[in-house]
Amino acid sequence: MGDKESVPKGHQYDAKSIKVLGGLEAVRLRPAMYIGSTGETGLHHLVWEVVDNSVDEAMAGFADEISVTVHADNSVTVVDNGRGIPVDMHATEKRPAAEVVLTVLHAGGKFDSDTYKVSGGLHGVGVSVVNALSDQLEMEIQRDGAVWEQSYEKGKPTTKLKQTGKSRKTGTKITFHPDPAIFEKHVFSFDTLSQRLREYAFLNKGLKITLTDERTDKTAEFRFTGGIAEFVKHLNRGKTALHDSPIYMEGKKGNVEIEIALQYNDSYGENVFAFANTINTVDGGTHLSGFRSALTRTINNFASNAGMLKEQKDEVTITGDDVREGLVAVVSVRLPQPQFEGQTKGKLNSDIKGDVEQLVNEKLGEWFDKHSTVARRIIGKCIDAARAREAARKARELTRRKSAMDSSGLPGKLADCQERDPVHCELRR
Ligand code: 0RA
Repeated sequence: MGDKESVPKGHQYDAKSIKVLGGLEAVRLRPAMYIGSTGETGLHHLVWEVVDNSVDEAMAGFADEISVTVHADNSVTVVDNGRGIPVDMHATEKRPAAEVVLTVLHAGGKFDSDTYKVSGGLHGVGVSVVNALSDQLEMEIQRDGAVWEQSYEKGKPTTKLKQTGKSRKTGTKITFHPDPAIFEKHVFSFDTLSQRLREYAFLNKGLKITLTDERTDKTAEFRFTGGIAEFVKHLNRGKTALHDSPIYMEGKKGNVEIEIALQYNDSYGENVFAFANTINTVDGGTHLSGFRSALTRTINNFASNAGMLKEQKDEVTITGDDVREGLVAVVSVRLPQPQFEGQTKGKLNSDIKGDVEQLVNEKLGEWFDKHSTVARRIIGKCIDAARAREAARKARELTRRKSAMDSSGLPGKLADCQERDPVHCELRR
């Protein structure tokens, strides 16, 4: 950041310059402020920004297909079969709504507050930012019985929005070429794209996402009818699972949709992913804490009711760490206007811990009761972990006690009690 600084030294910020900087010019001057960097991550960010809007259409129930194509010149086309960006005149801007969406910062949003959106979330800067940072962008919309097209360069329209044909379909197609004057890296990575698009497909069950790479003729197609249950299977590939199919729970609490899948394997590691509106919350948050506490609680309840804790010589308590061993899980929530916090906005802090906790307590409890053989197997592993933890603690304590002893075989502090003369035997404070 700062390398694109272009406000001249000594320039006074006044109302006029602030207004100018409020437009897309600001994005070209300080791209990193909008897309994080002008390197490889920032380059790919452009694709996520467009795809996020298409995923929003899918989440709202209007689209079920998205295709992404990387062309030979490293331009990218994203097509969806959603409603299409509105083409009618914008009431105050006196330009077609689509043009406003493509040229005004933060105008891309569908501002109804009770739908779930990816865009406006973590990336959340809008397609206008992609437009600003592309030396060429073509938009094609099918809507209201027609095909509409408009072209842009560096965020500015080079044509008017024109009707170019008729169509009974709906959808949006955006082709953009990242401006080489802005980006240090210009080559899209098939693997980066396919990884993320696969994740989107897992998180939106039934949504078909295709990736075509015209540079190499490589293609990938993702569509998972099992949603995050298939995600968990994918994460467990190559591992030995403790039970055949993932445990899957879903439900709604108020306006929060909650979907959780988990499957234990025989390892000691943990692999848990949490998402809010398909945004990967790398630092967790309220949804994950709710899941963790309900999981620990449900496991302890079942273990206690089944008399599994008393079977041991010493009664054990299963802690949160014990239930993590071998756990693979995906927690996905959808909520209107999610709140993210932290340096990288990777943590959800909307007040939904109780909702997730409630759902898991109910559903997982039921599941365990219905599948008690699997429940016992999972909980057996947790008890093993608890016993190993206890044993390790005892061993640690013993070593500590031993090293606290001096050569006399007594703890250092008490060594003077070997003295026969009682005057020299006092313990001093
Ligand atoms: C604004 C409003 C509506 C949809 C969209 C934008 C929209 C944007 C993109 C970007 C890529 N694909 C998209 N699909 C839709 C709502 C439209 C309505 O209310 O009919």
